Amino acid sequence: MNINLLQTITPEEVDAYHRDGVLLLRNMFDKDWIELLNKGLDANCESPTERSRIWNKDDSGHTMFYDTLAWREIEEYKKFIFNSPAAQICGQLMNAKTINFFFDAVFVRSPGTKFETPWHQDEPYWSIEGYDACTLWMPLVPVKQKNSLSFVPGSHRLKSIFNQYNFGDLTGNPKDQVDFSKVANQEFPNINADLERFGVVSWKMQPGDCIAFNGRTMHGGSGKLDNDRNLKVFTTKWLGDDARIKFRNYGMDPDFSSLMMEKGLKSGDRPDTDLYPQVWTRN
Ligand SMILES: O=C(O)CCC(=O)C(=O)O
Repeated sequence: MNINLLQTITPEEVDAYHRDGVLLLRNMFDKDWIELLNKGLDANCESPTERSRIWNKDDSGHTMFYDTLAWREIEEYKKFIFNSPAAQICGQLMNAKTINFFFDAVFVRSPGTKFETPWHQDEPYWSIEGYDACTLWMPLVPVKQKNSLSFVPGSHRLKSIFNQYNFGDLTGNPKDQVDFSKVANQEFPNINADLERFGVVSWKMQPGDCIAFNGRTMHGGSGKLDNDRNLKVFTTKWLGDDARIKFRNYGMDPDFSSLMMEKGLKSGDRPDTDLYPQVWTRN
């Protein structure tokens, strides 16, 4: 079902999403949605799921907290996923017939946290494959351009399979280990060495703005916070028409394989069931 979006998505924006694999959309969510998500995030930080991790803690006590698939426990997240414009925004950008929800992930940095998210692409870690996968990255506090997530436009169209960062190195948790060394045919490019050559983009953002990006687009670099700035980010991942389940034998992060098996999902299946519910269909 279609609702009236706060801002209409134009055909030029849809083209830009497919050309660049990343698109900034300003003022898509009103303050009620942001308040709801902030409330949900507070509850999430107070009662993290078993999948939560501290990705970074430095000597001065700055921390970066990560959690995922919390929507089934946090009512505010559930309400956002099923009732906010998010599914429709992704459906329109992906030109999809239907949209299923994949998962949520939060990235919470305390004031002054320097930790930068390593550059990576998402799809190689995920338990699905397909072009039609879109993340909405939403800061719940104002974020300066230098602290915001950065992207390499067009990198979603690269054919190489890159070695990706093992986020398990951050946590040491055996459940988080993903070994790309036997599947990759190229080292991941050193984006930070030449941001200009890679055409890296990022934006100053306000709560209510979002970035939509393809699961194959290279991204990273958020963090480096000033001491008076925190960063609270809520992300949701959405699946369009060509996305299919894929169990990866070299590991997955986040690894939902046991939940997927409980639901009877196999490689090649359309992601569905109440684990990956259908949220939107084109009228
Ligand atoms: O916000 C961040 O620092 C990381 C976000 C990210 O990597 C993602 O949403 O895939």
